[in-house]
Amino acid sequence: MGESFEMKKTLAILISTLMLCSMLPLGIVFAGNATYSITEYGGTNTVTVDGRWTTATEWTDAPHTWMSGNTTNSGKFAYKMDFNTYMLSWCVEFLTDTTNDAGDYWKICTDDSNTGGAAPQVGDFMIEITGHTTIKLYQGTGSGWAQQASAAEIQWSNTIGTSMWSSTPHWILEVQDLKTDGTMQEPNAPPTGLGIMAFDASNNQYTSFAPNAKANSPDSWGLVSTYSMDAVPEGFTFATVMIASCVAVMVGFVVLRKRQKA
Ligand SMILES: [Ca+2]
Ligand SMILES: [Ca+2]
Ligand SMILES: [Ca+2]
Repeated sequence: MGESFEMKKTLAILISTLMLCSMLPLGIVFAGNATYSITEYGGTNTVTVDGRWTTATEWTDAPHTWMSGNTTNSGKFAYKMDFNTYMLSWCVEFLTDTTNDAGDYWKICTDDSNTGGAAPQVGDFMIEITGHTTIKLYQGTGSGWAQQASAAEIQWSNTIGTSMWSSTPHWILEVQDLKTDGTMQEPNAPPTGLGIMAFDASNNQYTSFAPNAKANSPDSWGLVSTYSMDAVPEGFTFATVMIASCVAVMVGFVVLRKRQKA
């Protein structure tokens, strides 16, 4: 009788854990965004900023992370840093946007030290590209964004094409902050905030990291929680991290149960 009750309790907790794990990628965002965190890797593969995978391995030395908005997993990005020059590189793909609209935009936002806030702070920067043609660089003011005089240190290109992530043509963006004039005063060492957004004006579709993040609210962005000097593990994606975390929780739980019984 007691054993049966214990078994039911065990099962109930296990099911709850599984449900919690399955909910995580759907967009529950906490302040500080630890739910959506990535590791910063020092990329060694050369990036050619031409809005496409120039080589099959151009972005395989960085973690690949899903983006979601009003459609789940509609975008994906890779981010890496050159630990010698502090150059930052991003590849962002909007997997469901195939149309060239003046109202389309890309946004990449950084928050020094992940201080967060309901409005952009002075240590925050935003790269904004609208209509696939125009780049502007902004710095936070404490209440909003102030456009910087120059975005010259940001190299970028976007094209519609296929990639290693999708064989259906879609928008692909590559961005590099070359650090040539120091306008964009990033990075600090992690933890830092990272927000990435993309909008498709044709279909009113939005995708971002963290899911449903807003450029004007650093609290809603994702997190670069730490850095690693190692090579990125093969096949390393956000989904892999989530599954690994859930498995770890369940294994830990089962071991605990066994110990309690012993
Ligand atoms: Ca490229
Ligand atoms: Ca579009
Ligand atoms: Ca900040």
